[in-house]
Amino acid sequence: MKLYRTSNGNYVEQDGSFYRVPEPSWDALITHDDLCGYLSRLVAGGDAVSDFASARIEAPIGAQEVWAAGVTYYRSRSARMAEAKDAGGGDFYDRVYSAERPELFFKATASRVAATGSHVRIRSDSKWSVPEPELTLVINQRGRIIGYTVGNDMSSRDIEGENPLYLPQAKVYDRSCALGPCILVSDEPLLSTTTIRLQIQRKGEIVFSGTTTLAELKRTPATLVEYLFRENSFPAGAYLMTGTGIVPPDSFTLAPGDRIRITIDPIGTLENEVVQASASHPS
Ligand code: DO4
Ligand code: MG
Repeated sequence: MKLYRTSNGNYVEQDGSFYRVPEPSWDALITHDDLCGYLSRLVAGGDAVSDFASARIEAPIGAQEVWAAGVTYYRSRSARMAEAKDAGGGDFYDRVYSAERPELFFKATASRVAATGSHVRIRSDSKWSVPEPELTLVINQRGRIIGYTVGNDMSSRDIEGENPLYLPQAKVYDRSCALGPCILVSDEPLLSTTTIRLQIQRKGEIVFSGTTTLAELKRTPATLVEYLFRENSFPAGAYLMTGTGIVPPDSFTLAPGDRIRITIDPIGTLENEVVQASASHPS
């Protein structure tokens, strides 16, 4: 089942049919005692509606914080070691890749998150920006994974590469995060064969594409969640991006107008256009 947050309220989709969710509060849904059971009963007893098509899809987030895990794929470790080498920071990435404790960092609040179909931003003080396509865990207030969404952890590689202590500036700024298009609500873990696909189009041409699978993810989602919830509470639940396994070649940087498409099959496609703006932040 897929849960959508839209300009007309919340909808659940099952097998291509859409049903209205009477609960208007996104946070009440994420913190529901049994979201999967609640939505299944709704689908079983409800009438499908036809007005979903006229609604604007919004980012599937309310009061939840977005956190991210880093260096959870070998490809990310190697790319970051190279970018931070001159600053003497390369060794840190190898060490965190092999350490027991994962790298976890704060990524965004809802106001910084872009919905599918809207814009993500690259910083005006960065010359080397990339998208990071990441499976994103939806976790309730008790630390249980209740679903999955597609995430884009937009990153400024030159800022992070200059000094790893600049990580928050490389990672956290307006519209540096995209989530959506929906939440796949499920109590089951995703298969390790689940594929993450990234495609970047410029002026109608594909300028980069790449894929990875969850089999390449070094740590389990459950371990990442366990560390996130250690000594930290999330009364409205939380989202946890699980890291990128796809990094474009070092010669590649995003440009305004690029279209980023990230697909994770059981969930859907998150699509955003890139803007670079300093004074105003268009949506
Ligand atoms: O260590 C910096 C961030 C890593 C990251 O965002 C990733 O591996 O996806
Ligand atoms: Mg990342």
